[in-house]
Amino acid sequence: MYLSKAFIPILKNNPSEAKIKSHQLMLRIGMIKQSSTGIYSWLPLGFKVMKKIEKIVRDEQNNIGAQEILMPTIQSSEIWKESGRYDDYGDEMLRIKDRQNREMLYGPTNEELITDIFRSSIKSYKSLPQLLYHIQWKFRDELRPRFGIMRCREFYMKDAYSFDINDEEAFFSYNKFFLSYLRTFKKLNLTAIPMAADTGPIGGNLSHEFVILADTGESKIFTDKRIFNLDSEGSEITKESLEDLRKKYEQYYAVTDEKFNKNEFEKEVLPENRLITKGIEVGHIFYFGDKYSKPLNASVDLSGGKKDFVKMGSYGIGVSRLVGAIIEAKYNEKDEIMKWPLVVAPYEVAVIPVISKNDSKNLEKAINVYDYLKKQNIDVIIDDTDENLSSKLKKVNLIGVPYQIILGKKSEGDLLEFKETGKETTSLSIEKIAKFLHQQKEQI
Ligand code: 5CA
Repeated sequence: MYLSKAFIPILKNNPSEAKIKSHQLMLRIGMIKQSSTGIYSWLPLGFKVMKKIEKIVRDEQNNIGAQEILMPTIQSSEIWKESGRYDDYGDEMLRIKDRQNREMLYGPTNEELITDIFRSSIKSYKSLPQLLYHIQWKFRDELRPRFGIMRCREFYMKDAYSFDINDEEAFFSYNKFFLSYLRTFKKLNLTAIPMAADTGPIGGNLSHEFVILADTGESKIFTDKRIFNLDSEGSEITKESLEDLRKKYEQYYAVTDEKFNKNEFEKEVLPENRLITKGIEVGHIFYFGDKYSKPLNASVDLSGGKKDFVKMGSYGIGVSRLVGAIIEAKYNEKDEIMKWPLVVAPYEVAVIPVISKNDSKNLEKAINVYDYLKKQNIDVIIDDTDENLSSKLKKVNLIGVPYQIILGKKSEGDLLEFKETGKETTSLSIEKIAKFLHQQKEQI
């Protein structure tokens, strides 16, 4: 992309209506634009980041054998009446009438619709388990939408649903998602901790919220610090290995405030290991057995001739919320610099020629570098404007492009001035730069 042609509407100053860093930055660099309260348009920069996050989320769903579908945003009220949630959901649900006066709604979640799809096609235990997911817009008429896309009304969510024959198999499915969430957040360069959580309007009695630490988070969390040293390395997709993984995490106290119990916390966690702080909920998984399959009559034939309701779980990731959450986690408050993790950066590298009035050599050289990197599948932006070097650097730092190639005095012959945000400048050939960037991406 040529910066002179790019639609990146940067604001001169931080917008006063934004209270937290991610909201300020997203508006400031033109990632999003509010269209009405809690509803946003995604502009090129924001959309690119969200799509990169979506791809990582999708890959990790596919890696545990989940199959992608796409359900509509608009649903009929009928199935919600069957489950009993049409009334329970209250004002958070946006209710609409069509021209035939039929009651419709903009889906806040999809347990009913997926159960309806399942019950109409799957009749035998032999077709189980089924893990299905989609990545689709949701609408919740939040009482207090705030912090930009962090708590908004229309948001992009990955929601998956599992169908199993009994509790044992259902826990296996639950644990597969538990693993895939740990892997997803790690790939996104985030440390997300699974915490015992309340189930709210989704229901059920087994549930984990995946929370990343951030002072601006809305969830208060109470943990044993040692949980931060764990990871999912070495886990395999077998019942035993995944059960061990979940137990490994569950041995440490980690809860959100709805589940907090002072006595338990003080009994289980030594004072030096206690951590009370705030976090952002980026994912939430639930096991609720037959809460939906029973009222919606989603059953399968068992081997002995009997029938039973399938056991279900649901598994959400806030794909659009993650864009803001990554900013909250990665923004360097001290130097006031954003540096996107390479895997989700709006651009991986910026090519910056120093352009003087009568000399276009640096620009020509920069275009060659740009063309080369594009051919190597590197996501690159070239600043071909005639602004001076310091304002060019300011701009890429504001946007958070993690690497820069500067074509000025310090780039001579084949050796180019190459810089990672916050680190020392080095001189490297274009081939070495491309190789280095590929290696950095593969490492994760
Ligand atoms: N059906 C279940 C799981 S698929 C469900 O809806 N879970 S949820 O309510 O916990 O939402 C899943 C994720 O969506 C949350 O963890 C959060 O990251 C994101 N999310 C929820 N509400 C909002 C909102 N108002 N704005 C932005 N993201 C949200």
